[in-house]
Parts: sequence; structure tokens; C-alpha cells
Amino acid sequence: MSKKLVDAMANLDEDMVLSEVKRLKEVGTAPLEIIGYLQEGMSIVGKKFEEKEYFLSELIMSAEVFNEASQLIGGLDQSTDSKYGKFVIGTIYDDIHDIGKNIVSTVMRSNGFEVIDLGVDVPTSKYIEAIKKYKPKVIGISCLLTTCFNNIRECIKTIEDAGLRKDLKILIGGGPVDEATGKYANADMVCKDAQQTVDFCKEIMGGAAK
Ligand code: B12
Repeated sequence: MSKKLVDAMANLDEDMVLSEVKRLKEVGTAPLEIIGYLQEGMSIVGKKFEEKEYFLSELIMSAEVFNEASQLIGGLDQSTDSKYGKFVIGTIYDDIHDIGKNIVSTVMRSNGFEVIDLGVDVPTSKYIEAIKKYKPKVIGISCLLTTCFNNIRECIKTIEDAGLRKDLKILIGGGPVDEATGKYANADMVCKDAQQTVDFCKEIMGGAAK
């Protein structure tokens, strides 16, 4: 546990974040563990924003510091053969948060999945198009805004009504998404981080043909 990194991220102390990431890397800490500390720091940034200690400029800055730190961490995007098949992911419409989605995409890719990233603010029609085109066994929907939970629910219902849910598992994730959100939206699984996503998808797609 690096409380130092969590606090440095929460305090937007860029120099401290970068030097602590460097130190953790040097002592052999796993990249995803370091990402976990940064993610925890980002949650505190979010709380400070809620409590009006931080404003939009600090949220923007937190994203910059996080992205810089992840570049320094590296090691997440070693490309491997795509052996588990296709995984479609996007951030639900009206939501433009993409840091977590990008981490999930990168980690899935480096674990042997072919990732089709639809980007942010993705309308239901685009998910449907992608499901028809790529025929994935699993798709992922990222969401960081509670105001968009209803959008996930609508999206999943429309996919189901179109008869596309039979051989498809739908994963959801993102900061405020929890089990209750999963139930509300009728998702198959809620994943709290990239490793959980990889583990679940390997279980589903382990023996799947490409
Ligand atoms: C950085 C940030 C921003 C940046 C985003 C930059 C970017 N390129 O993404 C900017 C400045 C753009 C931003 C904007 C806004 N934000 Co903002 N933001 C954040 C903040 C601080 C961090 C998010 C983050 O990147 N975390 C780090 C990543 C690594 O974590 P993660 O996303 O949770 O992802 C991990 C897991 O959840 C999971 N995962 C993620 N996605 C998926 C998908 C799948 C399929 C799976 C399986 C797993 C998975 O794996 C990831 C890796 O471990 C959060 C606070 C928080 N608690 O999250 C607020 C937060 C999400 N934002 C918030 C708000 C209110 C806004 C704005 C409305 C502010 C405004 N007034 O304009 C806008 C909305 C813009 C929009 N329409 O989308 C609120 C939402 C509150 C709510 N009730 O919904 C939060 C919670 C802050 C708060 N506590 O108030 N924000």
C-alpha cells in the first residue's frame, strides 16, 4: 500500500506523484497495483470536488496527472496475440470520462483480447452496430456519472429487444457503478477494475473461437 501515492494524487501534487510512481516501479510494484493507488487518489479528488474544495479545473488537472503517471508506469500495453476473441467497449452516451475505460482496453489487449473501443458518449445504435458487426461474446459499458445509469439501462434493454442478448454478456464498470447499478441496468456483471474484467472475460471466452 502506498498511502504516499494516494495522498499525492488526491492533493494533485504532480512532482510527488511522478517520483512515487518511479520509486514503486523501481522496487518492482505491479503496474495494476500502482494504477489502483492512483484510482484511490482520484476518488478522493472526486470527493473534494463534491465538497466544493476542488472545482472543474482540478478535475481536469487530475486527469492530466493520472495520464502522465500511467505513461510513466508503462508495461500495460505489451501486445500479445489475440487469442480470446473480441471485446467491445465504450463509455455510455452523455458521459465523456475515458481514463478507466482506456485502462480496461489496454489491459484487456495485453491479455490477449481483440478490443474494439467505440470511444466516449457512445449512443445505443453504435453498440448495436458493433454487436452485429463483430459478434463479441462480451461487451463492456463504462459509466462515471450517476445521471447516466438510466442510459445504460436503456442501452441494455434495447440490445435485448433487438434479440442480441442471447449469446452476449454485458459488463459494466466505472467509479460509481456498483451491484445495485448492475441490477438496475440488468447487466450480467459489474467489474471494479481491469484485472476483474480480464478474469471474468477469460472465464467466458477462455475456450472461445476467435
Ligand atoms: C477525472 C474526472 C473527470 C475528467 C475526466 C477526464 C477523462 N478524460 O476521463 C473531466 C474533467 C473531463 C470530468 C468531467 C466531469 N465530471 Co468527472 N470525475 C473525474 C474523477 C475525479 C476521476 C475519474 C477517473 O478517471 N478515475 C480513475 C479511473 C482509473 O477509475 P475508473 O474510471 O473508476 O475506472 C476503473 C474502474 O471503475 C473500472 N472500469 C471503468 N470503466 C469500466 C468499464 C467496464 C466495462 C469495466 C468492466 C470496468 C470499468 O476499471 C477502471 C480501472 O481500474 C471522478 C471521481 C471518481 N470518483 O471517479 C469525477 C466524477 C466521475 N465526475 C463527476 C462530475 C460531476 C463531472 C462533471 C459533470 C463536472 C462538471 N460540472 O462539468 C463532468 C461531466 C462531463 C461528462 N459529460 O462526462 C462526478 C460524478 C458524480 C455523479 N454523481 O455522477 C465524479 C464522481 C466526482 C464527484 N465525486 O463529484 N471529470
